Amino acid sequence: MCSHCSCGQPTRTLKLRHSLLERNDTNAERNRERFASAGLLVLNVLSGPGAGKTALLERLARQWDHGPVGVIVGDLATDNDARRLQASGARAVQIQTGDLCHLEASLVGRAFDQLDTTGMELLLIENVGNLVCPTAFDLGERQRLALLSVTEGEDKPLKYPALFQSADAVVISKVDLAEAVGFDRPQALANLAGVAPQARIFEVSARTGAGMEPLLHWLSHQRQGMPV
Ligand SMILES: Nc1nc2c(ncn2[C@@H]2O[C@H](COP(=O)(O)OP(=O)(O)OP(=O)(O)O)[C@@H](O)[C@H]2O)c(=O)[nH]1
Ligand SMILES: [Mg+2]
Repeated sequence: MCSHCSCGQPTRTLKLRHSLLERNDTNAERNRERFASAGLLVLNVLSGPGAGKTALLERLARQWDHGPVGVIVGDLATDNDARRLQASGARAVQIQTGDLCHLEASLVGRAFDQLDTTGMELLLIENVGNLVCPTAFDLGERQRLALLSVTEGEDKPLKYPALFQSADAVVISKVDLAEAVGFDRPQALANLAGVAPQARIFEVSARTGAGMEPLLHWLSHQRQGMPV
């Protein structure tokens, strides 16, 4: 049995998880080297299901004016998101994870093989919609972007702190719906400040385009910090 705590897990399970994460870290480092040598700024985009990741990425693909945007998108099933993203001008590759609730670096590496990166400076990885599983898996990204939609409730950063703690930036999404759902903005900002003080906060509606400019500006700035 587990000797670290009283969880009752067999030691075998813990060792397996440890070696899975170790192998993932090795693959993530390999991805990071490949992304850097391709001159790409790469973001891992995380949120609960339906928080508006694809809608935000569609809008980013349309408004980004530094060449084509690449997207690697993970879902358990369907290629719906890749098709939406391609329609918005992105070069999108879909990963279908089957029963896996997160993306792993090896899957991203294989999808990256299929991507034409000519002229590309920005690659966005849309993770599987899940507030828990994706957090522990480094994909080789440079930055993490977490979404908190106004329809999910202000308390999500308190309930799922690890995801928000790992984020470089948080997008509060669907702000056009804030009034309709009685979103308590000061409470949400206080919760984020308490749990994730490191994160830059953006307030965006992918539907109306409100708040896109500061996000685009931040992304452009991140891109300038890239090694050449
Ligand atoms: N009103 C409004 N609706 C939005 C906005 N962004 C997304 N939606 C809607 O929210 C729903 C989910 O959006 P998606 O972009 O598919 O969300 P997602 O996070 O990619 O979902 P998964 O990939 O399934 O986890 C869709 O019906 C979108 O039209 C927004 O800014 N405002
Ligand atoms: Mg999506």
